[in-house]
Amino acid sequence: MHTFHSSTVYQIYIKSFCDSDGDGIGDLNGISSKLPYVRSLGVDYIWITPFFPSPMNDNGYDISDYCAVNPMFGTMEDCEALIREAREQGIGLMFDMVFNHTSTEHRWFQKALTGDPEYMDYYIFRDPVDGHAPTNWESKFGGNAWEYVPHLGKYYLHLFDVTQADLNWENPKVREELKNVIRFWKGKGVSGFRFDVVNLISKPPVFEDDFEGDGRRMYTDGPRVHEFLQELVADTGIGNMVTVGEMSSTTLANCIRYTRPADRELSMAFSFHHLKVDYAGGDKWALKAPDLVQLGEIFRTWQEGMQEGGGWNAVFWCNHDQPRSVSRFGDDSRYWKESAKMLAMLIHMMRGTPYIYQGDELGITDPGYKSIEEYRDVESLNYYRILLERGLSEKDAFEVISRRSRDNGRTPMQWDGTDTAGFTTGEPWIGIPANHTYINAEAEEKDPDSILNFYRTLTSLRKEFAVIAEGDIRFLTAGTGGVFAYERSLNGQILTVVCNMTAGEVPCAPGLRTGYCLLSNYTEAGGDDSVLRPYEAAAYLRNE
Ligand code: TEU
Repeated sequence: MHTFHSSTVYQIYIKSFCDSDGDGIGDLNGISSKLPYVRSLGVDYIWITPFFPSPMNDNGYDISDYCAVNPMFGTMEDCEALIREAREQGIGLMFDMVFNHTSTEHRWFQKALTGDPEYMDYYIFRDPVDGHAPTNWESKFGGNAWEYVPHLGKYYLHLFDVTQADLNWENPKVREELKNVIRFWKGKGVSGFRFDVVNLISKPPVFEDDFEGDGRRMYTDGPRVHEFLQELVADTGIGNMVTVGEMSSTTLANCIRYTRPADRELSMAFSFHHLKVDYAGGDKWALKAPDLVQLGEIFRTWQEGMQEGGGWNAVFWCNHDQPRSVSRFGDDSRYWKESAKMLAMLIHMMRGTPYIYQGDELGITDPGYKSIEEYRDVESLNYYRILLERGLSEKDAFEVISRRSRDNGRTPMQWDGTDTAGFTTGEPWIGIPANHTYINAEAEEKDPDSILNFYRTLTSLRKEFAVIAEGDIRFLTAGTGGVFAYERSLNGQILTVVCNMTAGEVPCAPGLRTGYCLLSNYTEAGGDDSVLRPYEAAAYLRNE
């Protein structure tokens, strides 16, 4: 069995985790200072978002040097010390490899701009078509996905920000350069890698307009993506490390291939379909309440489907690109504690490797900013402008941003109730939610019934019970009436997990509460077992 089946990964968004030098920005030494805290969660790996040299237009996902440390976050010595100290704490580090694109400040792109044909072939330059962009594809951050370079008379492709130029993976020199990046960090002693939008690296042989969508169907899970991944893994010898691919807009069939051990690609994959059930018409920037039946079907499909195919899911609610789960899918006021715990149990007892995004273990909520000036994210600021151009009022456009912005997940970690939440001694780069006075690690350490201590229980149960780490999964109720229920089974042991994702009392089907109650998010027993209380979650263990 793979160790990552019983492991939990903690994701750190370095810029917002802990600032050690008072510049208002989190850094490597800040992470080192908090390793005992991270260890206390019972996690086995830390995924750290990029801290490499970058102009920071996309907060580090626009990399100008893959094998160095951005002075904003520290030095190479700080990085080497962190790797060493984490290993001493029994924690492996996973670094974030952004291989679909580089910053336009990367020396490779700067050389391409001189017209050097060797480096132009590191990227995707194309001639204008009928005097305009080669295709009508849209950037995921808004606008066209091509940028014209007048002195070259060509366009270059950028699926993300205009300062993030897509790499040409068809070029073996590019693939070798990126393998050397992996070899460099593997040599430093990291334990694994996260691969950013890695299912976008294989572009089609012919670029055509997309008259049915924004172009993503043309380049997502592209024709050579599996070949490229197998080559990368084989040539760098990382098959025995922990690797995870971020798979944007992917399919179950591809994720089985990305993660089935026999294919020798990755350990596991992030898919995002469950995080689009509150997108009206599939549009992130059109609000609607989460469709819980759709959510249930997606969970059932991906849990049972990956099991059947021999794949392995990374299971998660939140990351640095998503709003906070308790505000989005739970209740960040009246049933804050119950709903945060319910959301945690729902995914931590599923089949897959759970990821805890920094602060979710505290129940950190969306910040409730009051003006657009408080936002920092390039995607959010672009779409605020686009929504206004689409004719939304400032109030309506702001409402959309406040619910969908990636900054909702990027507020500083809340260590204590002091003015700057223990995150920095300086001015934080982004505002700290007012509720940090009671939602913080220091306060929750003292509360045996805190969300923090509930997460600790979940990570330890995954290590203690093989039925959680390895058991088969079968969904019993997939969101109907707001109820999610599934069974895990292994060697005659059965764990039944039942969750009410609503603020109301709902019926609990007979038989779900069978066996020993292993964990509940309510401290006292309810009066009526045939009813699930608001946001109630419980797990029952029995032998067949
Ligand atoms: O994210 C890919 C991506 O598409 C997300 O930005 C998210 O799905 C999108 O915002 C939905 O609207 C990865 C990184 O996680 C993200 O932080 C980077 O901005 C992006 O790639 C480009 O590197």
